[in-house]
Amino acid sequence: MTPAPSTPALGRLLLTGAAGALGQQLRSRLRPRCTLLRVSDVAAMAAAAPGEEVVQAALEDQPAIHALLEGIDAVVHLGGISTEQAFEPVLQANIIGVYNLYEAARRHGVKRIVFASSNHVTGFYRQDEVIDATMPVRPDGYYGVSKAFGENLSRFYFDRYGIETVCLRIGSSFPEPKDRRMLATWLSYDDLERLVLASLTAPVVGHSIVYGMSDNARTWWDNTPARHIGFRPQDSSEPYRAAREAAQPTLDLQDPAVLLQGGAYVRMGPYE
Ligand code: NAI
Ligand code: 15L
Repeated sequence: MTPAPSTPALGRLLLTGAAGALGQQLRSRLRPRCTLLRVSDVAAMAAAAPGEEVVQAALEDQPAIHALLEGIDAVVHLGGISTEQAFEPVLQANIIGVYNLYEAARRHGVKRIVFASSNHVTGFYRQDEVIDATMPVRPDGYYGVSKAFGENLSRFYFDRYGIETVCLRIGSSFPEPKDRRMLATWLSYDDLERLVLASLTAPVVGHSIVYGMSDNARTWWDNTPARHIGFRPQDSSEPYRAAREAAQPTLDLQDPAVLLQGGAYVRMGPYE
């Protein structure tokens, strides 16, 4: 997207989940903007480029996460379980893990965190409703519940300790929308970068929640409450509409996955 500025503006940034799909995208895009980019994941990552540090760590490993935050100004927290699963792995990575991250941030004086939440925090709303981030959560599984926990935990750390957080309720961030549902939920990688940069650089964010979507023609989310972030998406799913609708010409209106915003997540589980 926009060329990197000549002077790094982001300071010493930690990017978790750096081995993942979005982490790999953001790593190369954020690096030129940072004084230092520390990248971390439980999985192996590419070797450190100039200006980078690479630290392999599990989010549930409290001493490792406390060490990881040392000397850091701001965090982009993408690490963790990224789909619906049984409770135990979600508990370790997304609930204990996000607690470890915020406690370490508090101890090390980190000023701001961008937290990758998910649209699955509100997956049980219907697709014929337009909601905003002030409405009650309706998680569609353990994964959505864990992201709602992260949103609440970050609100507590702001109210109690003044650590600012922008929670990104990311829709579907992929190279292109894969199906009809993603025509509403798609977030292009360039718009993801715009969203993360806006979240890191807006002068005051307090505790904010914003839906992460491109400028899609039909959507279920109203981002008016987060306009102060200054996120202006520039892509749209519309060029993909004809192909995605042709691939799925009929919709089963008895299927909860068709009616509800969370799609197939709303009918996953139970796990035993
Ligand atoms: P991903 O699954 O590709 O990446 C997540 C990374 O977290 C992986 O590299 C994984 O190794 C790491 N991880 C998992 N458990 C860990 C643990 N216990 N300790 C340390 N690292 C651990 O997911 P993706 O698509 O890159 O998503 C990034 C973040 O954005 C996730 O938090 C996900 O929930 C969120 N998100 C992504 C969406 C998307 O459309 N890609 C939509 C909504 C939310
Ligand atoms: C998510 O939260 C997941 O991380 C991603 O893999 C997709 O399933 C996305 O939601 C979605 O709702 O399309």
